[in-house]
Amino acid sequence: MDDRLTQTSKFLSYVLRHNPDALNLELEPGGWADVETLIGHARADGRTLSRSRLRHVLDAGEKRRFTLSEDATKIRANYGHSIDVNLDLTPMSPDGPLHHGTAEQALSSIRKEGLRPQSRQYVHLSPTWDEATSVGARHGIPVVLPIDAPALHEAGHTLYRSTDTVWLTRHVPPSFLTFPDVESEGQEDD
Ligand code: HQG
Repeated sequence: MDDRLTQTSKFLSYVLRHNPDALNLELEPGGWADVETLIGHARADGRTLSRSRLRHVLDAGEKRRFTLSEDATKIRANYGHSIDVNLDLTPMSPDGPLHHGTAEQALSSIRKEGLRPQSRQYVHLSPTWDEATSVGARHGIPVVLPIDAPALHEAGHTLYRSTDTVWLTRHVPPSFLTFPDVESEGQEDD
């Protein structure tokens, strides 16, 4: 994605996940914003936004961060919300392990209480080790925690697949996580 599209994508994430008030937007149930209103309010705020720029952001992103409604009148963020929205996702049963990418400094707390959503509505999980590594690297030295997702589901935890690369759940207790050996944490190779 070129820099301008990345900027637009980050701004849209901010507005649709965290702060619709920044553009004086009212989100509809499901977290949907009216596209024309969004564009109008963004322009009034001095930002360059158009239908074609939105389409480019949706097409260019390697992660499916947003969805346009079928009639293209509404847009929403697919995941990452801190505001209280009901995404009305269908619970899914995972058929294999999932992964959570975190950073070393969070490990001791995660060992005690498991994964918590922190400032977001859900804990975010990745299907692959590589994706989880990228997620964790945003916070520091990345650590990947594999999750026994079928067992988590069996134990009554609801999981949702938001996109091909992002699964959501409310809490992952430590017993479903595989942690690195304590001895290897934060150690440099000799
Ligand atoms: C950690 C991006 C201490 C957790 C990404 C993470 C993702 C704990 C941090 C999406 C903890 C929260 C979400 C506990 C969890 N004690 N720390 N008990 N439980 N944590 O950013 O998953 O590019 O809110 O490990 O790619 O990093 O924006 O969540 O390090 O898909 O589209 O608390 O955002 O997507 O950090 O990222 P975040 P996340 P986009």
